[in-house]
Amino acid sequence: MRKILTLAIIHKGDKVLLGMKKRGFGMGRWNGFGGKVEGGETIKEAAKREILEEAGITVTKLFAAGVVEFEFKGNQETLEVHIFRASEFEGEPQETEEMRPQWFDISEIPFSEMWADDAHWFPLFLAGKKFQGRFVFDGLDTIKSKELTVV
Ligand code: S76
Repeated sequence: MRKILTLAIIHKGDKVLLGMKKRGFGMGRWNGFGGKVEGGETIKEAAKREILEEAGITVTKLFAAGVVEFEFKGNQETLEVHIFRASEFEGEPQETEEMRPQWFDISEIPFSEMWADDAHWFPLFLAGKKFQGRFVFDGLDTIKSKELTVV
């Protein structure tokens, strides 16, 4: 089983916009904005919709940054996460039911309160590189194996 998901990071100058996930999968962690691709929409459309639903802003241009697969030991499902970057948007980030957005300086990204994989691919993201990878987790905190390459 494979689930297609989106994850968008708003990156403007020295700042990134992350959201504190208030419920569900990844609760208590700072994360990009994203979620499941629904029937009848493209992956990019899903990414835009999720950013609006979770952060209250409309992105005008979204760029593909990477694709990362995740597996969790003992779980058959593969999560295929399409990571996007955006810098232009309309509106002001707002707290929603799901996320509390906050700007972080790129020198102060809260990796200890994020998914463990982020420390690996965020530097590539911030450098403007395109990447592809696969992480296998043992539980929610431990990376059992990783592959990450610039493409
Ligand atoms: O940055 C991440 N966001 C997620 O929702 C899940 N990483 C991740 N890894 C499992």
